Amino acid sequence: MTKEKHPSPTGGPVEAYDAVIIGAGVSGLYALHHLREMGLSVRVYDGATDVGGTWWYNRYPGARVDGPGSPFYCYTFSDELMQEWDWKETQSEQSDVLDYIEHVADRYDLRRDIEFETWVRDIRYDEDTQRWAVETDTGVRASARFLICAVGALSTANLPDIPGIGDFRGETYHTGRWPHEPVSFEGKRVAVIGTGSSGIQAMPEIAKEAAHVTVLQRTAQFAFPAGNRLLTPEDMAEARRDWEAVKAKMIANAGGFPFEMRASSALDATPEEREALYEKLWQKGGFGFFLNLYSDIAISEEANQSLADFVRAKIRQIVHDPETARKLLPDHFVMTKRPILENGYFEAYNRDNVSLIDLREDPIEHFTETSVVTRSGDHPIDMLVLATGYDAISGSMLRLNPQGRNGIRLADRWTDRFHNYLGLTIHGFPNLFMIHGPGSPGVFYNMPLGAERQMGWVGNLLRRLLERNLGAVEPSEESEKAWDDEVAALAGVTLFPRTDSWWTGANVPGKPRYFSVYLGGSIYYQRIADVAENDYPGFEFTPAPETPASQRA
Ligand code: N01
Repeated sequence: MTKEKHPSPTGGPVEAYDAVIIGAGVSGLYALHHLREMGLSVRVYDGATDVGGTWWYNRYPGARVDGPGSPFYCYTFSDELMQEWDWKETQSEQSDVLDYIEHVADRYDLRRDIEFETWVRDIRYDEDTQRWAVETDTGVRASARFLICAVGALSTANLPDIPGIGDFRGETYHTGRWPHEPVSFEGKRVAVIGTGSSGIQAMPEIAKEAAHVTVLQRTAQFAFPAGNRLLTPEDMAEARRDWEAVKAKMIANAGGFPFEMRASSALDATPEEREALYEKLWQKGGFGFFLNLYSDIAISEEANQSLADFVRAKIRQIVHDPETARKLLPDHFVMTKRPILENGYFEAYNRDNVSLIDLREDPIEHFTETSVVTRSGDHPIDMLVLATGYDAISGSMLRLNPQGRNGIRLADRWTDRFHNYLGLTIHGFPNLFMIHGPGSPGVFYNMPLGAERQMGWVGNLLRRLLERNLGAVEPSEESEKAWDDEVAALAGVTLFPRTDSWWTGANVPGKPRYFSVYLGGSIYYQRIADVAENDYPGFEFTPAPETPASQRA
């Protein structure tokens, strides 16, 4: 199928494709490859100047993989790709991950179908033609039968609304919008707001250069040693030796990584046994800490308490000043905010040039042109680093301003919950598919592998439409309700919904407050496979209009 140009009702040319993909990050690139292999004409739009999505934007000092890490944070669709790419470290630096993504784009000649520096600002469904109209800030107008939203679960910056913040005249950076030119901290007084993964990675690096760093902390965090190490040629050879078996393990694992998980309860172990296990995992570091933990840490309050106490004791040991250590002690259930891997974060508080303000005791009152003013007084600064996170999971979808059938706005449907079916589709928004959207395992799963698996499922559904000459597919409202109940039931047996986090939308004022991620990745992929095998219960199909879709704009 080919790209065509048609006049639009308003006169300007409309580029017509089988599919438009929004986003050229890890998910969008795979979506492009997959749909092209199916023989569809595809166009990708992305606001950045090149591929990479999150990995293109997040260039702050210290940015590196803080999940289970390399060499398994990767695509699996091509054996050659695995065989030829050498990862350097277990917790790859941002630039290494971006190199890999660029290599994939080169190897599969993906850029020829991507329009960069093109921000999609409106998507509208036309029921008569069964096509999506896409409008961008550069005046591009496109039309597509299928729309893939690969917009990133963590890409819409959460900017704090603090009185006077716009008056501050020093340099201001959000970690997720870091400049491409080098940023110098030399001799500067830097304030860092935010102690999530980004702030905890960036602060120790900034402190190495800055005159002074003031951390403004709203919630103390549990953080664990990253245990980063170089990957040896033997490590890579081992990973590649039986790649098929490794892939099978990734598919079987709840998080999409080829690791065994401990099945036993913390409560069946003695306090001494628990302490010994935590200490062993702490010394080793890395995301393996969470994978090798007892299976009920995020379920049982008592089990959770045992690990939380262990980490709090570690913080007291590492941080010399008892008052600073006290402020750094978290009081939520451990692991119910995204677990963080750190590289010298707590140690950095032993430096003379780092100080901590606990905003619960000493809140920010306002900014001036040259300082941040908290209740205790004025703190002159030259630079402000906002490590304040994202309007996660749902924010980037809403930013597209989607209008579905009968002009219904997604913003009007998503006021109380992010209504969806299978974490992929939305009632009233036919032929629109989300990758890593709400209701899917998304951020709880190996993102490249998750994108492959979700797109594989979407591709099969599109094939069904094309082969049976069906025009559109969308889920029923009832199936959305049942899916929401399933997501809530899985989360309900855990401690996750009981903590304020970006997982529960608590970090963004006014956002629906609930845990919208589907827990249990392997169960999820079995669930969506069952739906496909059983002829798509929960979906409504609409016949195609008379005109062949490729000729409609
Ligand atoms: O964002 P966050 P992040 N006033 O939301 C605070 C992934 N990631 O960018 O906890 C004061 O976690 C907020 O406080 P609180 C990873 O999945 C991956 O750090 O809401 N403070 C919190 O401390 C991660 O979880 C990698 O009370 C305010 C911080 O800002 C996710 O991205 C690297 C505030 C935000 O923490 C997000 O991490 C980095 C306000 N008004 C991130 N608003 C890699 O793998 C917010 N805060 C490389």
